[in-house]
Amino acid sequence: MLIRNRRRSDCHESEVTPEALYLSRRRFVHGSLLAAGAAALPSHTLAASGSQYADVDSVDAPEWFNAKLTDVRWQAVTVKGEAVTPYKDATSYNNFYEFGPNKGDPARYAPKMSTEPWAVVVDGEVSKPGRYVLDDLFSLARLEERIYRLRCVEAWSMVIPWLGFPLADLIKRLDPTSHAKYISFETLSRPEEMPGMRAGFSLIDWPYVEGLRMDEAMHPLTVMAVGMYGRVLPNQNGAPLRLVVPWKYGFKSIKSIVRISFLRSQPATTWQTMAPQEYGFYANVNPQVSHPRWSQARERRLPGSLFSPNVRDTLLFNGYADDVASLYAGMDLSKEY
Ligand SMILES: Nc1nc2c(c(=O)[nH]1)N[C@H]1C(S)=C(S)[C@@H](COP(=O)(O)O)O[C@H]1N2
Ligand SMILES: [Mo]
Repeated sequence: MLIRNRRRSDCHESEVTPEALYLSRRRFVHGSLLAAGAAALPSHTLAASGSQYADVDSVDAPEWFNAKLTDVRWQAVTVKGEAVTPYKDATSYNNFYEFGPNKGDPARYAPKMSTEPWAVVVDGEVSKPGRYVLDDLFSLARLEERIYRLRCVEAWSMVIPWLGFPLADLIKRLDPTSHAKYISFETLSRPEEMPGMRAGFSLIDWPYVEGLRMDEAMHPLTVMAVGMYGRVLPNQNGAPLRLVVPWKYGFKSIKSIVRISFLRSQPATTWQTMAPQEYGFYANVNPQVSHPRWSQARERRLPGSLFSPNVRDTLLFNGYADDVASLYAGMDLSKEY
């Protein structure tokens, strides 16, 4: 979707990507068993190990993260009856255009991004603006595991076990003024570590910006993730902190955040600005509202394979309608897409 040609919109379910070929049936079976196994484990086992997921790379996590890992609310929210996507797939098939346009680019180049130290600037309509280091920002938060569907606008999806905390908790601490109606987020902009930013082909006006209406930001399903699969976030997935809004297309879930702004009016966001006929500010997952170039009615749940593409119906609000539909009461979702 980065460049307007067929190759970039490799989301059409009729097209078979090399990645889909590469993912074997064995992995898929493995993934299903894994999810069932995790659910059967007593929670103290999960808390003790922090890595109930198979084949997860071990890493040196920062001190503040390890401290929080001892007291996680595992499976605070889960997806019933759907397998967790294997770690390998969730960390090798990514969109993070700062590192390049291909699905393998983030895994290849993002490890070079330096994430320590990391600070987040908070500004705008807020009573506690400032420059916060990460452990400050999270000092009061207890980590929760949120197992969510992730539906990309390109019609593929995964199920990812995030570790994070409700964005609402952070917003309350920062104490926005009564004028704050929207919130925006900005990604790190460091071309020397991000080859996608240096390439001339991109239509994106960096830095990557995303935003939410304040009630969406305060919704209990909206989280700031700092980990996944029982470990710290891999760089390609948006380390050290990224937004996760499970009822919206994946592009809203902005990675590697360095700025949070509280605003009076709706921010200009990256995809909406680039192609307003194709990508809206709301970007709620909706099988009835087609992308101008393809249907959003179905999706490929990864991993799939040539002979088993694993296509399923896309659900309104990505399956979270009971929780979030009321946020959009009275809105025409085909106009405010
Ligand atoms: N900064 C930034 N955030 C981003 C993107 C990006 O290119 N840059 N891609 C988005 C898109 S299109 C998707 S589908 C998700 C993918 O998240 P994942 O790689 O962790 O699965 O990240 C979103 N966040
Ligand atoms: Mo996406």
